[in-house]
Amino acid sequence: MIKSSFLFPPLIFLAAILGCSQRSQPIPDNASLSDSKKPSVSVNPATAGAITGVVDFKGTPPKFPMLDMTADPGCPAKPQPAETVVVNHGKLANVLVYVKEGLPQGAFAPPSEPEVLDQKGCRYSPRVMGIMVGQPFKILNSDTADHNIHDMARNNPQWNESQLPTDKPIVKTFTSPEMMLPLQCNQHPWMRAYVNVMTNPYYAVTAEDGTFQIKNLPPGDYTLAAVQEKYGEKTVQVKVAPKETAKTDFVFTP
Ligand SMILES: [Cu+2]
Repeated sequence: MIKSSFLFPPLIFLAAILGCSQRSQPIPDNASLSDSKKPSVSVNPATAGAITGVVDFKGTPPKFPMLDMTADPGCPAKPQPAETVVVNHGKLANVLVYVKEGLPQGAFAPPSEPEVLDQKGCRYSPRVMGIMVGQPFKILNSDTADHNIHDMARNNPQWNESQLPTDKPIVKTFTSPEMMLPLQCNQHPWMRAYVNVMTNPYYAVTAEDGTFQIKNLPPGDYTLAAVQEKYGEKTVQVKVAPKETAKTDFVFTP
């Protein structure tokens, strides 16, 4: 059932014994996760469980040059820290954690509420986000600077639109699943965000303190994955019992 277990059965077996099955892989392309044409999945709230945890960063975080935004008077005058790796007290923020394998077959309806991306201080906020296929994606410009949003998609239509401070929000939707879809601003080359387009609601982005929570999961055995823009993906096996919250942490290293 789990593809990789055929590739590395001794490793998986050993990892299961040790209770530590984290493996590093490049950032995946989740086009194969598409199951939107199947019947919709209904989750029984009486038995649903959850997964919570923390993403730790062990070691010295890498240093990046400060971002000089002074070329545009609409951007901060002081140098700003890069956001490629955000570590606070040994916890890693901006990691997308998602259920990669084990969900019931079928389609999950996207929320009608939009996911919102703001441009603030000449950065994208949030840096990393998840959204479902078909869910509205609303882009704001809270700055006095002119921005331009360029969607560098591989599996979705690409677009490239400017947005002045006085412009209305831009609203888009994504048509296909796609992991770590980069957005960039052609005006400000340091601006970068990653959108993860999912076919189910079982994902979360780690907060400043590295924590994540995925709720309303049917009981089952899952492959849980954590994706970070520099370090790629790690996976772990998690069992969710009825009405229980499974605790699972990830560890990233430099
Ligand atoms: Cu910009």
